[in-house]
Amino acid sequence: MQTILEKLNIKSVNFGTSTGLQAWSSGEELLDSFSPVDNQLIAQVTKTTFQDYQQVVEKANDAFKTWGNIPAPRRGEIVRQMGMAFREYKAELGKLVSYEMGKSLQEGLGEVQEIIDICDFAVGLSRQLYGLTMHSERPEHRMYEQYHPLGIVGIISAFNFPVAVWSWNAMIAWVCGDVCIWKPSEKTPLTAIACQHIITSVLKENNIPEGVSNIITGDYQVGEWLSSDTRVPLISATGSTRMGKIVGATVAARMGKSLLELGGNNAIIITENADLNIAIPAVVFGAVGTAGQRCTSTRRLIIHESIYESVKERLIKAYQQLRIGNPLDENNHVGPLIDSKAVEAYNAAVEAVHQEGGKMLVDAEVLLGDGYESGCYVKPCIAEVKPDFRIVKHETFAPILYLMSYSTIEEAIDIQNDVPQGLSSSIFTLNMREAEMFLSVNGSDCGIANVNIGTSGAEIGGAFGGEKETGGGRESGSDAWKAYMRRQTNTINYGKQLPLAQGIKFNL
Ligand code: UN1
Repeated sequence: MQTILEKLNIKSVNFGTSTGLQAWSSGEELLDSFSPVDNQLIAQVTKTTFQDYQQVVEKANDAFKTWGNIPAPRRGEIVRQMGMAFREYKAELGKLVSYEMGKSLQEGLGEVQEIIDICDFAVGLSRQLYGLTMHSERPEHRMYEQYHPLGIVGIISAFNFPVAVWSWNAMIAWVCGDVCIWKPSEKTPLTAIACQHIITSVLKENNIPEGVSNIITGDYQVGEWLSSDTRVPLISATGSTRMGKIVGATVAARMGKSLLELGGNNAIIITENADLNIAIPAVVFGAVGTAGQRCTSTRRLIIHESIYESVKERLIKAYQQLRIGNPLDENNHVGPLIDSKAVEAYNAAVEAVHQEGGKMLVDAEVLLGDGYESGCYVKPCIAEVKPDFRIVKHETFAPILYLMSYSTIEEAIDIQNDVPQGLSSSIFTLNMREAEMFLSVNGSDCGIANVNIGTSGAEIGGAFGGEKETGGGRESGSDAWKAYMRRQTNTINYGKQLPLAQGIKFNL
């Protein structure tokens, strides 16, 4: 781990003035970052005090005066350089993500790749922040819409994607002309600091004020300062539905804008017309990838009754092949959960399955002993349940897969939709009618609906987010950029008369 810290000139991970970054961390209180891989204390980060926070906002506001006035394509050029810098650090940063968060090295690298991809997207976007023009109903009038930056964008991100989800927000916000204040998860502050170093060096090289990119660290209290601050027009928050409800209400109370990307409870429907050779690996990756800690993880499997037994057998066999262990070792498929609280939640969910009358098909187990000293490694498990079990409607951030069967496609879609969350969903079928029905107005009610691919692993080019308790926000690609700007409708009269709209006459 030393290499990336040295390479990024992070002399001390006690993130105060000694790092050469902004001197905003005057506090004494430290935030500990333990790796779930081996329980090592890998960083102690100074918590942001309220006074520090005020300074950060002032600094960001000042930076906005410069940044918001730089032409968007020029901002895009700076984001392009950021993308180049992340290419340079991909190997180290990917490893650090894997070590601090516990996801597999491949997934850690994949996360950095998402940063690079969104940089590329944002560069193109910087020349395409289009507004519409419309024909005025009045003669000698011109009418159009234009987009202006909002100002400060607050980004609250979660531990499970410690860097990628921040970048979906930050890179888009930056080309739009906003400045960002990022509150990373208190469980993964070190990767965030590494990103901040990379960004700061690019800003410096371009003589751009550092206040364009800011980090504040701490627990929910820090998030609350941000959410209730009228100087922060947009809060983009990723995390649990519980957190999102608090953030959403706080931001709404001050008439701010929020963009929420919260819990999922994602299902895959496997119909009798599915190609099981692609369905089975998709299910396994979706359910055990990132140890079931993606908001897009596959949690529910809705299987046609005619193939239920064979799918079950194949899955049990596949789960026997899984190697659980140090995620930095590329031979392993599954790393640890983030911390002991997550292990408790895994145990509690399995207990609830038993209490509601479900049956474990692949047993749950907390792994201990050699290589598992952190106590955060758990076995991915499979439970046979009924769709109406309470636990099945709840998102547990762990590798627990719920199996249930159905007889008609309408019933399968009802089961898929009958949960409070609405992020991602998939159907495996080679039957065109089934696929189109799943994508129709009567089909999946989720923000993401896939055919013959799993629920996770979305590309950055599409708008990412979901409905219902998932919060309704859309981040990343497509026209998600519009959330980071304010729209202004302009009407210009270049004539000598003052005709009124709607045919109204007002004679003086
Ligand atoms: C998340 O878990 O918050 O689609 C984001 C995926 C990733 C992003 C997940 N690209 O699985």
